[in-house]
Amino acid sequence: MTPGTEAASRAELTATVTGLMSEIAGTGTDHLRGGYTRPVYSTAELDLREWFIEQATKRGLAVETDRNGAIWAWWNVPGGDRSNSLVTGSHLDSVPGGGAFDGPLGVASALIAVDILKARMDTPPRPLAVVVFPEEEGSRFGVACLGSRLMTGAIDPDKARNLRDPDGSTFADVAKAHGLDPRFVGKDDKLLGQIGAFVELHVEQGRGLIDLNQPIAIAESILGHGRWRLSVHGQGNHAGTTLMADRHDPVVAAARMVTGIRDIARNAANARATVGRLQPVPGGTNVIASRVDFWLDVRHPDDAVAAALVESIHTQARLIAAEEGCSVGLREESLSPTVHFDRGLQKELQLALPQAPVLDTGAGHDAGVLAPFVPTAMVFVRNPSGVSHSPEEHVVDEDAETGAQTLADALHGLMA
Ligand code: HGY
Ligand code: MN
Ligand code: MN
Repeated sequence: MTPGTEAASRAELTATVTGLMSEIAGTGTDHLRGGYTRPVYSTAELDLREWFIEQATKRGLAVETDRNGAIWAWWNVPGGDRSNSLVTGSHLDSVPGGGAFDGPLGVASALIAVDILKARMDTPPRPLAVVVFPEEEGSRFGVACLGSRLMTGAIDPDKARNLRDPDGSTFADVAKAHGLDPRFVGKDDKLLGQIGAFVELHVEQGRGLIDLNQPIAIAESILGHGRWRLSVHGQGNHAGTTLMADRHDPVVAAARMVTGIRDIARNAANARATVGRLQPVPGGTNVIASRVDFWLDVRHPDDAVAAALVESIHTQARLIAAEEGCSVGLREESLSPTVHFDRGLQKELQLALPQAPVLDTGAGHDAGVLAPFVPTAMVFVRNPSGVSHSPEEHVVDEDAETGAQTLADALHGLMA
């Protein structure tokens, strides 16, 4: 890197996580739902990508986009060998009406951690990269962590290319429109082989740190989680001319299924089951729907129990459909097994962060997708609201800066 930009990056040390987060606070605000709606390759997420590239370039990092659309900002070692790299980062896409911190906090903290480390050393003893993975939320194409799944081979490239967003656009077409060659999406052995360790900082999506009165935690595991699409078919008809006795209303059947899902999950320890998205077709006020699609999110620490829960839900749904004169189909869209993070890496983080409690999480992350392939760890930052995937998600400024400092110290410890 030329001396000027090194000096510039030192001058940038005044940058803060809070400052970086405030730079993107107006991007992708959703005035209808509240919060942020930043689906992958939307104008909002593309603006955030540009922001990240600008911030990384300003820090003298070498920015590259991989075949699957992830952006990598490299602090190279002299000579540019990238084996055994340290990688940190997160995602910039959001759920509909999401909070400000889920994803961007990890990216902003990684940039500030680079500032801190650059103030301590001219060149890193091992390569360091900040990565932004696309479609972590799976909000557009339905599969969580699509970018990291493609890189690790955890999803078939053909299946990925043919995923469709709610408007019917395929991932292949959308990716192509934004500079990727869809023929080449898929496992990236070279890039994966360069990663010596991956450490992701993320806002805590729960109350653990509030109750423990601590600002930072180290992650132990991610709950297994999956997504299934249920389609309930009935008889579309007129709301006024169809007698109640003559109806086969898929909305009524779906409503019974949703409360049945809640009851099944309530009766299974540690289970979570959610229906947050339900679409009647055609969706007219004076129209009995002909079909209802709804999406099921089931999570449990034991993958076999999760599978059994989905089976019970499907059996119950078939019974309800029959009683309502409807039919129902269920299709798996995304599945992530329970993940335990690398014990060795966790121990090294605990040496750097002796005060930090070790917590499980019910939220999925790209770190969970990488965990079977590279030593992976996560660091959580306290969220005083304890709420996430909602505008109420929050991190106080002091904890945000502590998070970046902690990440820098952890990465520095891993450079030795
Ligand atoms: O859904 C999740 O657990 C994550 O926020 N993508
Ligand atoms: Mn999320
Ligand atoms: Mn996230």
